[in-house]
Amino acid sequence: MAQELKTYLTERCKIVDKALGKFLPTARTRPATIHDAMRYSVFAGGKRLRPILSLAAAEACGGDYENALAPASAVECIHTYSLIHDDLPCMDDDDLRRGMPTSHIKYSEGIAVLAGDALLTIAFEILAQTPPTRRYDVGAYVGELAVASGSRHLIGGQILDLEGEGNDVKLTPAQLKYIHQSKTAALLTSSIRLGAMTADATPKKLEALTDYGQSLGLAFQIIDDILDVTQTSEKLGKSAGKDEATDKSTYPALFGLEKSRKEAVRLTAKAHDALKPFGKKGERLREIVDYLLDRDY
Ligand code: GRG
Repeated sequence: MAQELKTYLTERCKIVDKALGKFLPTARTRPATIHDAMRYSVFAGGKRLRPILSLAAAEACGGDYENALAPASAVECIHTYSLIHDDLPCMDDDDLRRGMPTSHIKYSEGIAVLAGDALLTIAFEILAQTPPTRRYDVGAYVGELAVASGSRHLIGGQILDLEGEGNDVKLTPAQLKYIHQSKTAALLTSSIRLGAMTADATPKKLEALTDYGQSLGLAFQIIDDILDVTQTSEKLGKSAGKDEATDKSTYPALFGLEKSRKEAVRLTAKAHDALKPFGKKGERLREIVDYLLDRDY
Protein backbone atom coordinates (compact mmCIF):
# COMPACT_ATOMS: atom_id res chain seq x y z
CA MET A 1 0.00 0.00 0.00
CA ALA A 2 1.26 3.48 -0.86
CA GLN A 3 2.58 5.33 2.19
CA GLU A 4 0.22 8.23 1.54
CA LEU A 5 -2.86 5.98 1.64
CA LYS A 6 -1.53 4.26 4.75
CA THR A 7 -1.19 7.63 6.50
CA TYR A 8 -4.67 8.64 5.33
CA LEU A 9 -6.25 5.42 6.64
CA THR A 10 -4.41 5.69 9.97
CA GLU A 11 -5.49 9.30 10.44
CA ARG A 12 -9.08 8.56 9.49
CA CYS A 13 -9.09 5.62 11.91
CA LYS A 14 -8.06 7.99 14.70
CA ILE A 15 -10.76 10.51 13.77
CA VAL A 16 -13.41 7.76 13.77
CA ASP A 17 -12.16 6.35 17.08
CA LYS A 18 -12.35 9.80 18.66
CA ALA A 19 -15.91 10.28 17.42
CA LEU A 20 -16.92 6.82 18.66
CA GLY A 21 -15.29 7.57 21.99
CA LYS A 22 -17.49 10.66 22.34
CA PHE A 23 -20.72 9.12 21.08
CA LEU A 24 -20.54 6.01 23.28
CA PRO A 25 -21.26 6.27 27.02
CA THR A 26 -18.10 6.03 29.14
CA ALA A 27 -17.22 2.61 30.54
CA ARG A 28 -18.16 3.88 34.00
CA THR A 29 -21.67 4.96 33.02
CA ARG A 30 -24.16 2.91 35.04
CA PRO A 31 -24.68 0.02 34.59
CA ALA A 32 -20.94 -0.14 33.94
CA THR A 33 -20.84 -3.77 32.71
CA ILE A 34 -22.83 -3.10 29.56
CA HIS A 35 -20.96 0.08 28.65
CA ASP A 36 -17.63 -1.58 29.33
CA ALA A 37 -18.65 -4.51 27.08
CA MET A 38 -19.85 -2.20 24.29
CA ARG A 39 -16.60 -0.27 24.32
CA TYR A 40 -14.51 -3.45 24.62
CA SER A 41 -15.76 -4.76 21.26
CA VAL A 42 -15.90 -1.40 19.50
CA PHE A 43 -12.32 -0.57 20.49
CA ALA A 44 -10.91 -4.06 19.99
CA GLY A 45 -9.13 -2.92 16.82
CA GLY A 46 -11.27 -3.07 13.68
CA LYS A 47 -10.11 -1.63 10.36
CA ARG A 48 -12.92 1.00 10.47
CA LEU A 49 -13.49 0.42 6.79
CA ARG A 50 -17.19 1.29 6.85
CA PRO A 51 -16.80 4.64 8.66
CA ILE A 52 -13.79 5.58 6.55
CA LEU A 53 -15.88 4.93 3.45
CA SER A 54 -18.64 7.19 4.84
CA LEU A 55 -16.19 10.05 5.31
CA ALA A 56 -14.57 9.51 1.89
CA ALA A 57 -17.99 9.40 0.18
CA ALA A 58 -18.99 12.69 1.82
CA GLU A 59 -15.84 14.30 0.45
CA ALA A 60 -16.26 12.73 -2.99
CA CYS A 61 -19.62 14.53 -3.12
CA GLY A 62 -18.04 17.86 -2.16
CA GLY A 63 -19.04 17.72 1.51
CA ASP A 64 -17.23 18.08 4.80
CA TYR A 65 -16.23 14.79 6.42
CA GLU A 66 -17.16 16.13 9.86
CA ASN A 67 -20.84 16.05 8.93
CA ALA A 68 -20.47 12.32 8.25
CA LEU A 69 -19.00 11.41 11.65
CA ALA A 70 -22.36 10.51 13.20
CA PRO A 71 -23.48 8.09 10.45
CA ALA A 72 -19.92 6.74 10.22
CA SER A 73 -19.98 5.93 13.96
CA ALA A 74 -23.50 4.53 13.75
CA VAL A 75 -22.51 2.14 10.99
CA GLU A 76 -19.48 0.93 12.99
CA CYS A 77 -21.79 0.24 15.97
CA ILE A 78 -24.08 -1.85 13.76
CA HIS A 79 -21.09 -3.69 12.29
CA THR A 80 -19.64 -4.42 15.74
CA TYR A 81 -23.01 -5.65 17.03
CA SER A 82 -23.24 -8.04 14.07
CA LEU A 83 -19.76 -9.40 14.81
CA ILE A 84 -20.54 -9.92 18.53
CA HIS A 85 -23.73 -11.80 17.71
CA ASP A 86 -22.15 -13.74 14.85
CA ASP A 87 -19.45 -15.01 17.22
CA LEU A 88 -21.96 -16.37 19.77
CA PRO A 89 -22.07 -20.13 20.37
CA CYS A 90 -25.54 -20.29 18.80
CA MET A 91 -24.17 -18.78 15.57
CA ASP A 92 -20.57 -19.14 14.39
CA ASP A 93 -19.24 -20.00 17.85
CA ASP A 94 -15.92 -18.19 17.76
CA ASP A 95 -13.58 -17.19 20.54
CA LEU A 96 -11.33 -14.76 18.66
CA ARG A 97 -12.26 -11.47 17.02
CA ARG A 98 -10.13 -8.47 16.15
CA GLY A 99 -7.27 -10.33 17.80
CA MET A 100 -9.04 -10.42 21.18
CA PRO A 101 -11.30 -12.85 23.04
CA THR A 102 -14.87 -12.48 21.76
CA SER A 103 -17.45 -10.71 23.92
CA HIS A 104 -19.08 -13.88 25.28
CA ILE A 105 -15.66 -15.28 26.23
CA LYS A 106 -14.53 -12.07 27.93
CA TYR A 107 -17.89 -11.44 29.66
CA SER A 108 -20.70 -13.99 29.31
CA GLU A 109 -23.21 -15.01 26.65
CA GLY A 110 -25.89 -12.88 28.24
CA ILE A 111 -23.71 -9.77 28.32
CA ALA A 112 -22.59 -10.39 24.72
CA VAL A 113 -26.20 -10.58 23.52
CA LEU A 114 -27.01 -7.38 25.39
CA ALA A 115 -23.85 -5.56 24.24
CA GLY A 116 -24.86 -6.35 20.65
CA ASP A 117 -28.43 -5.19 21.30
CA ALA A 118 -27.20 -1.99 22.93
CA LEU A 119 -24.85 -1.21 20.02
CA LEU A 120 -27.66 -1.79 17.55
CA THR A 121 -29.90 0.58 19.50
CA ILE A 122 -27.35 3.30 20.12
CA ALA A 123 -26.47 3.30 16.42
CA PHE A 124 -29.82 4.97 15.74
CA GLU A 125 -29.42 7.38 18.66
CA ILE A 126 -26.10 8.46 17.15
CA LEU A 127 -27.43 8.53 13.58
CA ALA A 128 -30.25 10.86 14.63
CA GLN A 129 -27.57 13.47 15.44
CA THR A 130 -26.56 13.77 11.76
CA PRO A 131 -27.11 17.27 10.37
CA PRO A 132 -29.95 17.24 7.82
CA THR A 133 -29.37 18.61 4.31
CA ARG A 134 -31.70 20.11 1.70
CA ARG A 135 -32.48 16.67 0.24
CA TYR A 136 -32.12 14.40 3.28
CA ASP A 137 -33.68 14.67 6.72
CA VAL A 138 -33.03 12.48 9.78
CA GLY A 139 -35.87 10.18 8.67
CA ALA A 140 -34.01 9.51 5.42
CA TYR A 141 -30.82 8.59 7.32
CA VAL A 142 -32.69 6.32 9.71
CA GLY A 143 -34.60 4.61 6.91
CA GLU A 144 -31.37 4.02 5.00
CA LEU A 145 -29.55 2.32 7.89
CA ALA A 146 -32.59 0.43 9.15
CA VAL A 147 -33.18 -1.21 5.77
CA ALA A 148 -29.50 -2.13 5.29
CA SER A 149 -29.22 -3.73 8.74
CA GLY A 150 -32.66 -5.32 8.83
CA SER A 151 -34.31 -8.57 7.80
CA ARG A 152 -33.98 -7.95 4.05
CA HIS A 153 -30.24 -7.34 4.11
CA LEU A 154 -27.77 -7.88 7.03
CA ILE A 155 -30.01 -10.14 9.11
CA GLY A 156 -31.55 -11.72 6.00
CA GLY A 157 -28.08 -12.62 4.74
CA GLN A 158 -27.17 -14.13 8.08
CA ILE A 159 -30.33 -16.27 8.00
CA LEU A 160 -29.49 -17.64 4.56
CA ASP A 161 -25.92 -18.19 5.70
CA LEU A 162 -27.10 -20.21 8.71
CA GLU A 163 -29.48 -22.23 6.55
CA GLY A 164 -26.72 -22.87 4.01
CA GLU A 165 -24.38 -24.48 6.55
CA GLY A 166 -23.76 -28.23 6.81
CA ASN A 167 -22.37 -31.10 4.79
CA ASP A 168 -25.51 -31.80 2.86
CA VAL A 169 -26.16 -28.22 1.72
CA LYS A 170 -24.44 -26.94 -1.41
CA LEU A 171 -25.34 -23.40 -2.36
CA THR A 172 -25.58 -22.37 -5.99
CA PRO A 173 -23.33 -19.48 -7.14
CA ALA A 174 -26.43 -17.26 -7.35
CA GLN A 175 -27.44 -18.11 -3.77
CA LEU A 176 -23.92 -17.44 -2.52
CA LYS A 177 -23.80 -14.10 -4.32
CA TYR A 178 -27.14 -13.16 -2.79
CA ILE A 179 -25.85 -13.96 0.73
CA HIS A 180 -22.73 -11.87 0.20
CA GLN A 181 -24.77 -8.99 -1.19
CA SER A 182 -27.07 -9.06 1.82
CA LYS A 183 -24.65 -9.89 4.61
CA THR A 184 -21.67 -7.80 3.56
CA ALA A 185 -22.29 -5.51 0.58
CA ALA A 186 -25.52 -3.92 1.87
CA LEU A 187 -23.97 -2.38 5.01
CA LEU A 188 -20.85 -1.28 3.15
CA THR A 189 -23.03 0.34 0.48
CA SER A 190 -25.17 1.99 3.11
CA SER A 191 -22.07 3.43 4.84
CA ILE A 192 -21.09 5.03 1.54
CA ARG A 193 -24.61 6.26 0.77
CA LEU A 194 -25.01 7.80 4.24
CA GLY A 195 -21.73 9.69 3.89
CA ALA A 196 -22.84 10.95 0.48
CA MET A 197 -26.24 11.96 1.86
CA THR A 198 -24.59 14.21 4.46
CA ALA A 199 -23.06 16.07 1.48
CA ASP A 200 -26.53 16.43 -0.07
CA ALA A 201 -25.55 14.11 -2.96
CA THR A 202 -27.77 14.25 -6.04
CA PRO A 203 -29.82 11.10 -6.75
CA LYS A 204 -27.51 10.42 -9.73
CA LYS A 205 -24.40 10.53 -7.56
CA LEU A 206 -26.08 8.37 -4.95
CA GLU A 207 -26.91 5.83 -7.61
CA ALA A 208 -23.31 5.78 -8.88
CA LEU A 209 -22.04 5.28 -5.31
CA THR A 210 -24.55 2.49 -4.78
CA ASP A 211 -23.03 0.69 -7.79
CA TYR A 212 -19.56 1.35 -6.40
CA GLY A 213 -20.55 0.00 -2.97
CA GLN A 214 -22.16 -3.13 -4.31
CA SER A 215 -19.12 -4.05 -6.40
CA LEU A 216 -16.73 -3.16 -3.56
CA GLY A 217 -18.83 -5.12 -1.06
CA LEU A 218 -18.90 -8.28 -3.12
CA ALA A 219 -15.18 -8.03 -3.90
CA PHE A 220 -14.50 -7.46 -0.18
CA GLN A 221 -16.34 -10.64 0.83
CA ILE A 222 -14.64 -12.72 -1.88
CA ILE A 223 -11.25 -11.52 -0.64
CA ASP A 224 -12.39 -12.25 2.93
CA ASP A 225 -13.20 -15.84 1.88
CA ILE A 226 -9.83 -16.14 0.12
CA LEU A 227 -7.98 -14.84 3.21
CA ASP A 228 -9.79 -17.39 5.36
CA VAL A 229 -8.04 -20.09 3.29
CA THR A 230 -4.66 -18.44 2.77
CA GLN A 231 -3.90 -16.58 6.01
CA THR A 232 -3.27 -17.47 9.64
CA SER A 233 -5.56 -16.67 12.58
CA GLU A 234 -2.76 -14.53 13.99
CA LYS A 235 -2.67 -12.37 10.87
CA LEU A 236 -6.45 -12.10 10.58
CA GLY A 237 -7.19 -11.61 14.27
CA LYS A 238 -10.00 -14.16 13.92
CA SER A 239 -10.10 -17.93 13.45
CA ALA A 240 -8.76 -18.76 9.98
CA GLY A 241 -9.62 -21.92 8.03
CA LYS A 242 -13.07 -22.12 9.55
CA ASP A 243 -14.99 -22.07 6.28
CA GLU A 244 -13.21 -25.18 5.02
CA ALA A 245 -13.47 -26.92 8.40
CA THR A 246 -17.24 -26.35 8.50
CA ASP A 247 -17.66 -27.21 4.81
CA LYS A 248 -19.11 -23.79 4.16
CA SER A 249 -20.05 -22.66 0.68
CA THR A 250 -17.69 -19.83 -0.22
CA TYR A 251 -16.26 -18.41 -3.46
CA PRO A 252 -13.00 -20.40 -3.11
CA ALA A 253 -14.98 -23.58 -2.30
CA LEU A 254 -17.22 -23.14 -5.32
CA PHE A 255 -14.79 -21.73 -7.89
CA GLY A 256 -11.26 -22.25 -6.51
CA LEU A 257 -8.79 -19.56 -5.44
CA GLU A 258 -7.71 -18.38 -8.88
CA LYS A 259 -11.20 -17.85 -10.29
CA SER A 260 -12.31 -16.19 -7.06
CA ARG A 261 -9.42 -13.75 -7.23
CA LYS A 262 -10.27 -12.98 -10.90
CA GLU A 263 -13.84 -12.22 -9.90
CA ALA A 264 -12.65 -9.84 -7.18
CA VAL A 265 -10.41 -8.10 -9.76
CA ARG A 266 -13.37 -7.81 -12.17
CA LEU A 267 -15.58 -6.32 -9.44
CA THR A 268 -12.87 -3.85 -8.47
CA ALA A 269 -12.71 -2.64 -12.07
CA LYS A 270 -16.51 -2.33 -12.01
CA ALA A 271 -16.25 -0.21 -8.86
CA HIS A 272 -13.78 2.05 -10.68
CA ASP A 273 -16.23 2.45 -13.58
CA ALA A 274 -18.94 3.57 -11.17
CA LEU A 275 -16.65 6.34 -9.92
CA LYS A 276 -16.15 7.94 -13.35
CA PRO A 277 -18.67 10.77 -12.75
CA PHE A 278 -16.63 11.86 -9.70
CA GLY A 279 -13.42 12.61 -11.59
CA LYS A 280 -10.58 13.62 -9.23
CA LYS A 281 -12.91 13.81 -6.25
CA GLY A 282 -13.34 10.02 -6.43
CA GLU A 283 -9.60 9.33 -6.08
CA ARG A 284 -9.73 8.21 -2.42
CA LEU A 285 -12.60 5.85 -3.11
CA ARG A 286 -10.59 4.39 -6.02
CA GLU A 287 -7.55 3.91 -3.80
CA ILE A 288 -9.63 2.27 -1.06
CA VAL A 289 -11.17 -0.34 -3.35
CA ASP A 290 -7.71 -1.13 -4.77
CA TYR A 291 -6.29 -1.48 -1.27
CA LEU A 292 -9.11 -3.89 -0.32
CA LEU A 293 -8.24 -6.12 -3.24
CA ASP A 294 -4.61 -6.33 -2.18
CA ARG A 295 -5.08 -6.48 1.58
CA ASP A 296 -3.71 -9.46 3.48
CA TYR A 297 -5.90 -9.27 6.60
C1 GRG B 1 -25.54 -11.60 13.58
C2 GRG B 1 -27.13 -9.89 12.62
C3 GRG B 1 -25.95 -10.71 12.48
C4 GRG B 1 -25.27 -10.61 11.34
C5 GRG B 1 -24.02 -11.27 11.15
C6 GRG B 1 -21.62 -9.46 9.63
C7 GRG B 1 -22.10 -10.84 9.88
C8 GRG B 1 -23.53 -11.07 9.77
C9 GRG B 1 -21.29 -11.83 10.28
C10 GRG B 1 -19.87 -11.66 10.62
C11 GRG B 1 -18.97 -12.59 9.92
C12 GRG B 1 -18.74 -12.22 8.51
C13 GRG B 1 -17.89 -13.10 7.68
C14 GRG B 1 -19.29 -11.15 8.02
C15 GRG B 1 -19.17 -10.68 6.67
C16 GRG B 1 -18.67 -9.30 6.72
C17 GRG B 1 -17.26 -9.27 7.15
C18 GRG B 1 -16.22 -9.80 6.23
C19 GRG B 1 -16.98 -8.78 8.34
C20 GRG B 1 -15.63 -8.49 8.81
O1 GRG B 1 -15.43 -7.13 8.49
P1 GRG B 1 -14.04 -6.40 8.64
O2 GRG B 1 -12.98 -7.21 7.98
O3 GRG B 1 -13.85 -6.46 10.21
O4 GRG B 1 -14.22 -5.00 8.16
P2 GRG B 1 -13.12 -5.42 11.20
O5 GRG B 1 -12.90 -6.23 12.45
O6 GRG B 1 -11.85 -4.95 10.58
O7 GRG B 1 -14.09 -4.31 11.42
